[in-house]
This record gives sequence, structure tokens and C-alpha cells, in this order.
Amino acid sequence: MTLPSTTEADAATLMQNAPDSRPAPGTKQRVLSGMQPSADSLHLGNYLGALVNWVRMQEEYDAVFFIPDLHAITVPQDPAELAHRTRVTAAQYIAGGVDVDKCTLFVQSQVPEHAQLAWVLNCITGFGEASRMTQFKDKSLRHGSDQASVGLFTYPILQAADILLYQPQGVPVGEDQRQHVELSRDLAIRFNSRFGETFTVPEPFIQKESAKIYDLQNPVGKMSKSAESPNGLINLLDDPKITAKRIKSAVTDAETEIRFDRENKPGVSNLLTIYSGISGLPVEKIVADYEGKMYGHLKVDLAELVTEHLAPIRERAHEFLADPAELDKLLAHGADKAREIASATLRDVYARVGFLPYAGTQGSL
Ligand code: ATP
Ligand code: LTN
Repeated sequence: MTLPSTTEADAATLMQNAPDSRPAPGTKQRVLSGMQPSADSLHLGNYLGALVNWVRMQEEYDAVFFIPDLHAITVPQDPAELAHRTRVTAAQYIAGGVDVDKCTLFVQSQVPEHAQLAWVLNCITGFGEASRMTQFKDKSLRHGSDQASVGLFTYPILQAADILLYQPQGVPVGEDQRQHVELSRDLAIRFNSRFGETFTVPEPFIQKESAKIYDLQNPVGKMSKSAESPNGLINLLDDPKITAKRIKSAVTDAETEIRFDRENKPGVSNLLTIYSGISGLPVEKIVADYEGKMYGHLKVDLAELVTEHLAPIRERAHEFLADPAELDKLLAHGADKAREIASATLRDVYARVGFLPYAGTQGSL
């Protein structure tokens, strides 16, 4: 039997022939983002701060959205719960307007190239560099540093792999993720200079402060699934009665005037931001409409506006969840689409670092 031989010339040809995973010149720019499947429902902050923006972006960009389930096991997880949350998150993306015909939507663990590229990137990341990531510091403190896994430590490097595989120009995320996008830029630049031009260096597209939603009970802290009490949270999948009750009990202040003042009136300002985010009306117009009215009026109207807006999203999400096989099919289709790009990038990366081309019959790598 003759074994296939690999020479430097072969490797060079492979590199030249590597299918380019970048968007073709003159076509739409690519953006990529993801939200962890770490809760039973997305909250209004995830919706207004991220999802609404994604839905808008899929019209203008070649958009890639995914559910980072590999990231979700960096802290201890319950397997059945993770599987459920992955579907719930996907169902909410789609119910909230992510259109699988306009973008690429998939689950991270179904595209093995993420873990494969992460290994290569692990090997060009400095230990000190990874130690400076603030999310790791925060989370390892929260869970106790003895409990923190090595996976949690290398979380940002997996995130860099998520990004760089797809060669996106932009990564729409909240301010808290800026440092991770910066790391992916640094790794792209480092890899390109060591091994030749391979990765697009991505830009963070940071959401505007105006899209930030605060906790209804503690309006100086952001609305977050890890809040101490659920009363400040509006979940997309909650019963509308609970949502209305939480809005009506939102913390305001001792004054009576409805105006936007983040500093001195954080509670009222947050309600106005939510009103504006849902209705599409500018805050000034809402303030003008409520001149002379009481906080109670604003809350009652907002409760109705939010519950009516969320009702069809909740309904559609439940329809998807009632037919998980159909949802899994949509996600598998998304993973196939994603792999076309991801495998091209990974093939190029493997050749550049000096891995032999695979000459067997079990898939391409
Ligand atoms: P955690 O409670 O663990 O911090 P989270 O509920 O804040 O999580 P993430 O998974 O960190 O949510 O974020 C997913 C996306 O939602 C990110 O793009 C993030 O910027 C956005 N996001 C989260 N919370 C808010 C918020 N309160 N206002 C606006 N955007 C938000
Ligand atoms: N760490 C992000 C989720 C995430 C992500 C990504 C976002 C994982 N990989 C790649 C953008 C691009 C978060 O917690 N929001």
C-alpha cells in the first residue's frame, strides 16, 4: 500500500486551494453574535439590547447567529436542563424575528470546528493574557476559585474561535463583551502575522447605552438573569399577569413628574426606555404624551404595551417547543450552512500550522 506523501509543495497548494470563507468582495458584510442558553427564558434586556438589533441586522448584513452551548458547560450544568434551554433559546430567537432564511442560525456544539479552532488558538494565547480576562475573574470569584474549571478560564479563547471561524467584520455585543472581542482581534492579528493572512480582524459593534435595560426593582443595576430577586425581571416567556404585576410594582421615586433623567430618576427613565424600545417612539414624544399624568398611568399603559407585544412571541416560541423535531431540523440545517464556512477556515488554519492534509474517507478533516 502506498501512503499519500505530503511535501511542502503539497501544503502550499492546499493553502492556495483552501476555499475562502470570507464574504465575497462586493457582497454584504458579515456579523456574528450569540447568547448563552443559560436560562429558561430570555429577559427584556436580552430582547431589546440584543435580539431586536439582530433582527434589524439580518436585513443589512450576512448575519450569523448561534447558541453557544459549549460555553454553557464552563460552569456546572444539568444535562436535561441544558438541552431544554438550548431549544428554548433557539425558539425565542426565531419567535422574536430571527429568520432562518435570511441568516445562519445554529447550535455551537453541532459545528465541531469551534472546538477544533479553539485548541489552535489556545496554543497561541499567553497564560497571562488569558488571566487578564475580567469575566473569568468575576465568575471564578462568584463560583469560588477552587470550583472554577479550566474551561471557564479558556472561555474567551473559545469565543475567539466562534468569531474568527466566520471571518465577520463586526461582532454586535454589549459593553461587557468588549474585552473578549479585543482578544479575538489580538489573536487574529497574531495568527496572521505568524502564519500568513488567514483571519479577518473583527470590530466590536457595541450596543448603545440607550438599549440598556435595568432591573425594575433596582434600576441602577442591569436587568440580568442572575439578579437576586426575580421581581425586577421581565422574561419573554413569563405569564402576562406576572409581567404586568412586575411593571406595576417597578421602583420609581418620590417625585411625580415623568421625565427622562438616568441619574436622578433611574426607575422612571428605565420605564421610558422600555416604552420607547417596544413602541419605537422616541423618549421625548412619550414624555410629552405623559405630561401632567401620574406614574401609575405610565405603568398601566406600559404593562399593556409590553404584554401585548410579547404575547405573539411567547405563543410562537411555545409552538416551536411543542414540535422539537421541527426545531431540531431547522437548527441542523443552520449547522450545515455554518459548517460550509467554518470548515473552510479550519482547513486553511490546519494547513498553515503544519498539520498534514487528511487523505482518508471519514469526512474532510
Ligand atoms: P448574566 O446574568 O449572566 O450577566 P445576562 O442575562 O445579562 O447574563 P448575557 O447572556 O450576558 O445575559 O447577554 C446576552 C446578550 O444580552 C448580550 O448581548 C448582552 O449585552 C445583552 N443584555 C443582557 N442584559 C442586558 C440588559 N439588561 N440590557 C441590554 N442588553 C442586555
Ligand atoms: N460570551 C457571550 C456569548 C458568546 C458570544 C460569542 C458573543 C459566546 N461566543 C461570540 C459574540 C460572539 C455572552 O456571554 N454574551
